[in-house]
Amino acid sequence: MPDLYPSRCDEVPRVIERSDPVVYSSLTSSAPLTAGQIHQYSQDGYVVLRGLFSPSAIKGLRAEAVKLLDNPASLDKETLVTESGSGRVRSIFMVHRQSAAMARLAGNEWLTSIARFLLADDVYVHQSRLNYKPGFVGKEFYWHSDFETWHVEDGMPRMRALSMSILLEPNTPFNGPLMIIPGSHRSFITCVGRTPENHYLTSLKKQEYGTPDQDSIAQLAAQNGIAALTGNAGDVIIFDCNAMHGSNSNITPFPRANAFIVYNAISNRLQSPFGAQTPRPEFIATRELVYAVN
Ligand code: 6CS
Ligand code: FE
Repeated sequence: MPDLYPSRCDEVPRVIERSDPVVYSSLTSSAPLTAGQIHQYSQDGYVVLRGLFSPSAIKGLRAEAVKLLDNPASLDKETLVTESGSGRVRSIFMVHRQSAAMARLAGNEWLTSIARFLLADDVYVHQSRLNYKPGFVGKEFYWHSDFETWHVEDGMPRMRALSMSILLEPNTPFNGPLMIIPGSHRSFITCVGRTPENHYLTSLKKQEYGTPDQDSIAQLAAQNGIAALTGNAGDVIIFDCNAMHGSNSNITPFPRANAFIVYNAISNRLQSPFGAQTPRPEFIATRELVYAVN
């Protein structure tokens, strides 16, 4: 299969025009999003759905997130990613296979029908995780396109996947909310540097390969600005797999906790990685246990 989006193979970065659709379905009266929401997702690469989950549903999910955090022994050890300085838990991966509540969230009818609509295919969970960004010590996520990593390291062929971030705590301007460059999903910025063996052991704490150069980020941001996607617990941020995004550290006392579900189109299942020797393990990138949700 020809590589439409080669990355980490040249000495200098390049911009490759996206050759895949963003919204795969056409607008119908039964669409699970409004025309305005679909337009924003298509133009900006993200949309925020306000109050999708009720306060009581969020209370339950937050309690589950705390329970998982407090019972690390109940979890597959390698799914726990800790901060390099504080040792605090940064992420728990594959939560939809370690918690019934998270499995229900990943299979939620609202979320999956939106994913199926935007991708115009059956979908499965490519990756799930809880991101904890604790008060005072929560660290940043540097700028990146998820698709760049999923393509190079996991073998995701095309841009036909999306992420949903379910806000479990308020994401304010101060506690390190998701930042996205609107419109950046239309350009693929190639990255420089080869992928080291077992890159995931360090990249999930602090990513250093598969991060774009500063000039490319500066150019994208000069053209389109930067949006901070703040919101309340219960809001859901949906963003395209190639949207350029990152987040700052959290020096406030207020934690930022989000559940993250990545849906990929069944037709876009993983192949061999496009730029790494060994595929990353199943807990980061579903390869074997693919089953459609809803
Ligand atoms: O490497 C990954 O797959 C994950 N890392 C980041 C920083 N974002 C996307 C994805 O969950
Ligand atoms: Fe990301």
